[in-house]
Amino acid sequence: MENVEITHVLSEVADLLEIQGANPFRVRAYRNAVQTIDGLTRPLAEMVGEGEDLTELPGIGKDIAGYIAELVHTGELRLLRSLEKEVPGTLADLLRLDGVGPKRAERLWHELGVESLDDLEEALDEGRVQALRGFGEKTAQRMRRSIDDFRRHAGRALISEADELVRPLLAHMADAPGIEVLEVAGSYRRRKETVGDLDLLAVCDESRPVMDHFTRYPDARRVESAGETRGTIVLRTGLHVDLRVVPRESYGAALHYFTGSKDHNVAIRRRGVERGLKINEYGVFKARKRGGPAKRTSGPSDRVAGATEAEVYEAVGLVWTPPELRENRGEIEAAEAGALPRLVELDDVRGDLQMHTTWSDGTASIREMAEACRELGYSYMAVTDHSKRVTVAGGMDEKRLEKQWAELDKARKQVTGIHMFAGMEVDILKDGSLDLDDEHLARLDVVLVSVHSHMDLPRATQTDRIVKAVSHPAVHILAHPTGRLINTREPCDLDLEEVLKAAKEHGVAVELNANPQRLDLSDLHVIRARELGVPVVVSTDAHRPDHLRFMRYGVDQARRGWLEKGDILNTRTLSDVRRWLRKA
Ligand code: DGT
Ligand code: CA
Ligand code: CA
Ligand code: ZN
Repeated sequence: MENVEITHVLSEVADLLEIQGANPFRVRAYRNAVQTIDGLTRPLAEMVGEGEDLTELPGIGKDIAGYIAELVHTGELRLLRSLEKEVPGTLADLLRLDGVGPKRAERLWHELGVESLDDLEEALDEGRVQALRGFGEKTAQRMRRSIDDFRRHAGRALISEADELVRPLLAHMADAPGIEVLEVAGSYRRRKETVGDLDLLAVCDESRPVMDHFTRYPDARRVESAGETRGTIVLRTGLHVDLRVVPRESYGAALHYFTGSKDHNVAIRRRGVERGLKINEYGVFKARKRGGPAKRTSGPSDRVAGATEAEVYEAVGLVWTPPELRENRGEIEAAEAGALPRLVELDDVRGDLQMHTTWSDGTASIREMAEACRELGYSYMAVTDHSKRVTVAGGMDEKRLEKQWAELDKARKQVTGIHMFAGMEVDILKDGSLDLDDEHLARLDVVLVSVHSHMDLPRATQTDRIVKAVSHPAVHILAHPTGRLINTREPCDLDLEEVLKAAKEHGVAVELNANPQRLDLSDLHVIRARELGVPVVVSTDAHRPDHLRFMRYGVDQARRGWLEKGDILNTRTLSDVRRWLRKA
């Protein structure tokens, strides 16, 4: 059982308890445990297996440690089973909706008999929700939109969740008898922000034992199918995993085929046809003349390529193309012209320009964050806590900001070898003005601006608001520009094109927020930023030291957005970044 699966169960317990109106401290205990587990770098199953005392972890008491052990040993939690007898488990889905908290969910359940999203939709259609005291038409509309979003995203896992599930799966498959090569293809290999399922590819002489081993994966909830060369299992989180076993000579063709995307494959196959070649998951073959025998796999004499991906590309006159680009967004034309970008790599990153500390809603001190950044080999970092208007995050006013500067000076003496920029994530107010006075704005090294409220303004108003903020002379970076939370909150309705142009005009960079729940900008937005020549900053927005590792997801997304090292501000040296920050 993986950590994500354990947090999945504990969150559900918290949700159901909350709907039941349980003691808030009890509910918070589960949520705190989930937070702690999210930050762990080791599997709990291993810690339990080695008899470690989980109560030594922050936020994990005796009870929850016991539940974790139960989950690890039995794959189930009796507590959840009994809770589900009292509160329908499907009610927890309601809490995912914008505008529905536990109190409202409880009322919808008791007053309208709503137990699931379907029920809620029906109640909305019949106008029964709108009629409830304290709900109203506006809330109802928000709920309906939110249900649509939920449905659209349901079943797609974040790439970070997929990573966590892939690791132990690969470790398991490495022990399969006779396995020679193992690779994850599909959207996972293209590093898409979410994946619908996982596509494993294996090379071996004898497929049966490998397939058997696959279906015996201990974390599989069930086996959907298990043929000779193709099988599917379902993990506990509901994610499906496909396995295909292919012969060595087909490996490259199969890897190419199953990496996708489908649009990319179709375009490559078309190029093949133009060259008299037939391309499929078994290889690249000379096309048979019309009237010849129609066979699914051609004989070995027809084979032109297929053992490696590079061969497949060569056969159609192209060079190997990085998986992140394979979306048929111009990569084939670029490959043909020898103009593929040299994509940025994680090692190119020299610093992180958005993070939070205990001065607002972070959990670590400036010093701890600095030490963690230094450990990553960065030469600079920016401390960017929230401004006062973001009260839920403990935002700072001018006075506290000055106090923070004093602390920053102390930290600079304690942690050497890394430059600490004094920054702030300044809230963009409803009218586009900034939540910090001009004097203090001017004294900061790095000014990030971002939206945390009034996310549902009409498009034109929202656009004007952000353009106004970006036009302020003190601003350096527009952070998480659209405000989306993947699978949870849609982006703000705004004209991003206009915002990007304003950023360009005012010499402001846009952030690619690397938090895997945000990845804001999206890949297409990043492509557009690059076309317009707007510098991109990849930042983690870390609220804890281990969040600094999110940089990897930001770089993945940057690669999907065609970015080279030179397009990204925080790949520059300290002195270059300093110069850029002072230009204004
Ligand atoms: P996902 O799972 O929704 O995140 O996206 P993918 O891209 O992983 O899609 P998936 O799992 O349905 O299939 C994996 C790859 O297999 C896909 O990227 C391309 C290839 N593939 C699947 N179906 C077709 C098809 O009908 N035609 C072609 N040319 N390729 C296909
Ligand atoms: Ca897939
Ligand atoms: Ca698939
Ligand atoms: Zn923020």
